[in-house]
Amino acid sequence: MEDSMDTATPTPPKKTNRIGLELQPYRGGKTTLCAGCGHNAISERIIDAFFELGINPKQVVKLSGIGCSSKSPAYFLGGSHGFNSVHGRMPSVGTGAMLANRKLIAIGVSGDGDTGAIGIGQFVHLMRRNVPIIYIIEDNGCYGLTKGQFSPTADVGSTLKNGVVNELQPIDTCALAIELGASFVARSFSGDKKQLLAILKASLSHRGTCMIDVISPCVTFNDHEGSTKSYAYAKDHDEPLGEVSFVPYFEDIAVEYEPGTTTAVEMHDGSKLYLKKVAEDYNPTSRMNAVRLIHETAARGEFATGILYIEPSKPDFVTLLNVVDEPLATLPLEQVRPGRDAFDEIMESLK
Ligand SMILES: Cc1ncc(C[n+]2csc(CCOP(=O)(O)OP(=O)(O)O)c2C)c(N)n1
Ligand code: SF4
Ligand SMILES: [Mg+2]
Repeated sequence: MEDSMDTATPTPPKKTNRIGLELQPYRGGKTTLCAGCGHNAISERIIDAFFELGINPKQVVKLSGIGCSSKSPAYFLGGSHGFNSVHGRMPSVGTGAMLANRKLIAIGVSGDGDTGAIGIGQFVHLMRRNVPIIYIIEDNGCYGLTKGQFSPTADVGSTLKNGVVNELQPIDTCALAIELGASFVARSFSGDKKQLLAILKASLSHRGTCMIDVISPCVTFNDHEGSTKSYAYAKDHDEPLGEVSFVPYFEDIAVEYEPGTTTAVEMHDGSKLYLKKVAEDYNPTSRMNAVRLIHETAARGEFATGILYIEPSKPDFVTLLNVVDEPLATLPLEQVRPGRDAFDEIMESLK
């Protein structure tokens, strides 16, 4: 009888990242979203980005509102902190979390309905404050969870499955975020793995609000002919702004590029971002350029993808408020209570 011990192929060692973790802690629960939903592809890229950059999941807080998209933090970074908030209210919860513990890395997942409809008021203030959060909109142009009604990002002329046509002007969340003061604004497509991964990695090196709108088709309610958020439409009308390459600070790679055709951006932590230009005069550090590009492509029925706008040195909200380095959440009581003498002094000064 053959000895099975001798013939068995040894299992290859599992791949670990630079902090010695395997992929497993970066995964979450099994998805309950529809098979083929764009949101699942985005969760996969988030897992890859955090794993490949070697970020400790315990240092991360995941945030969301309500919707199919807002369910997705359950499907990545299982060991991270998490708060699934109320519909459209993720920005205020995220702002509070970052003020209480500035050492956290915050990643929020919202939907086009969660952001553009009920949550628009909170979104606006998150952008203008430049709160250090990666804010992802999984944009399918509809309310997937409540069976596919038009959302505020649905394009004029786009149809529902039953033929109803949208007549209302859409909100372009990227143009809005740039106008309001977000310091990192990007658009991508859930079907473009390479670009989305590079954008996510770059966002993890940025300090300030990273608003990433990802066209993410809803295969159940908004993937038909006539919809401008279907896979087929997105594939045919995606206009990438050239290649996005990201070199993290711990990788000493020299990237060769032709000056004048590539914008090189130095990130806070020393990582490097290279944005290869397609349009000669496109400058991702110019607001005017970015907003013009968004409007020009939209007028042609296209959507530009890539890092549309970046302002690496703009101070984020927590820094602007001069919050102490030690997380407020863990400051000892004697440091957060002013004490009798301090109160007496304040009262005295008010006399
Ligand atoms: C206060 C409140 N109003 C309405 C709803 C119903 N509701 C749940 S999800 C949703 C919209 C979700 O759309 P979106 O944010 O685009 O997420 P998707 O499901 O498309 O990913 C709505 C209107 C709710 N849950 N709470
Ligand atoms: S209904 Fe649409 S958005 Fe929701 S999980 Fe299914 S495909 Fe995704
Ligand atoms: Mg939606």
